[in-house]
Amino acid sequence: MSRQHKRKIRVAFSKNRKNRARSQDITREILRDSELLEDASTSERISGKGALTRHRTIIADGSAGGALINVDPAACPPARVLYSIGANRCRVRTEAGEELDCTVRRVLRTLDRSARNTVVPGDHVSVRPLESQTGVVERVEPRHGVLSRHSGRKEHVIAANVDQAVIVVSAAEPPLKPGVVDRFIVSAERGGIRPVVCINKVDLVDAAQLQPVAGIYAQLGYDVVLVSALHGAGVARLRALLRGRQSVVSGQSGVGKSSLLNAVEPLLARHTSGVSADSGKGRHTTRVAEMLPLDCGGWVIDTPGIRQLELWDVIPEEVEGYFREFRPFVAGCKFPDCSHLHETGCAVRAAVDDRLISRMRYASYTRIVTGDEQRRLPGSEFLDGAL
Ligand SMILES: Nc1nc2c(ncn2[C@@H]2O[C@H](COP(=O)(O)OP(=O)(O)OP(=O)(O)O)[C@@H](O)[C@H]2O)c(=O)[nH]1
Ligand SMILES: [Mg+2]
Ligand SMILES: [Zn+2]
Repeated sequence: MSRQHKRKIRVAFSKNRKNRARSQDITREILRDSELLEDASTSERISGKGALTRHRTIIADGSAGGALINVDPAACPPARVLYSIGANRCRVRTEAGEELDCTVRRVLRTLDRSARNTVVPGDHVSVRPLESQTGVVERVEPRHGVLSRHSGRKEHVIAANVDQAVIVVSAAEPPLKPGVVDRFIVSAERGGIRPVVCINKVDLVDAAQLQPVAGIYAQLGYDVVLVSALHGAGVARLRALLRGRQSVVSGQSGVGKSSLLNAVEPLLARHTSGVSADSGKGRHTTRVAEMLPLDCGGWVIDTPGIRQLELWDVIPEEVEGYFREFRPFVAGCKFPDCSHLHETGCAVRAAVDDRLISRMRYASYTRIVTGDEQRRLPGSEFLDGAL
């Protein structure tokens, strides 16, 4: 890592650092104290005397995600975050296979205020073990391969250090919405991970109905798997795609993400539950994103269903780059800064008219760029015969 990527950060001590008198939760108190001790023993500089001027300077890595503080690898062995608990605690698995409940060292939490969680499933961390299966996360490695979303003005990193995102939709119950797939594809492409499109519950529809939409993604070069967690169709292929890889499984509630993982590996015994008969929507059965080791090799992160994937930090000009089929046409637009929405001489729109670009995909593009979820463009509905 080159020197110029490092930056000095001044962080203020938060107020509750001084509140040490808590008696209800002894474990927590022990962890808190050990954290304070660790803080005092590092090279961080504490300046100022009064409560208002208490800051310290740390050197942080400037790369995305990750909070780098030098730690002694012998005292703080590497581990993988399985799931986070609230903003500041997590469960990790060490390389030796031991699972520990950890707190996250306070200084790491202050490094990236735009993040919702300091550690997320899939993070590579260094952990200082404490007694009785507990520990303190001392360092978070920079992330590569992230799936993230925008949540309340903050970045919610759903999963880190994964190679692929299995985007699960259901053929029915809830109905298939290609727009959801397209948003996930943008998020995955932006995060540097390979999208896999997985259409579950194929037992509920006539397979021929799914061919047009499956064909669109297959033609774009994405792996498309048609599966039934219930009947087992396609499960072997999904298992083969997961084997030996680091994957995150994501999609709306009730589409069958956890059921699919059970079908791939019954020992995972993920909790599942029916789709609400009233709303046709899932019941948000999975509450916490959790990384699970697979017997067939690799890891998979099961995630809670999300209603709408708001994209994090994607500017409109960037979106065309994530619609890979637009690329051959973009250079043909009359205006170099063409938004492909309304300009004359737009080669992308001409390609849509010529059926070289799917109308459904173009509709997704316009909705993402304009931020207009309600707008109903021709071709935005599934199975309307004009994809
Ligand atoms: N017919 C049919 N039903 C399925 C299939 N896969 C899952 N289901 C049902 O769909 C419902 C929701 O499944 P879950 O696995 O809990 O869905 P999920 O995506 O994990 O949902 P959240 O955890 O809420 O995000 C359950 O009642 C499953 O039995 C399938 O292939 N066919
Ligand atoms: Mg689930
Ligand atoms: Zn254009």
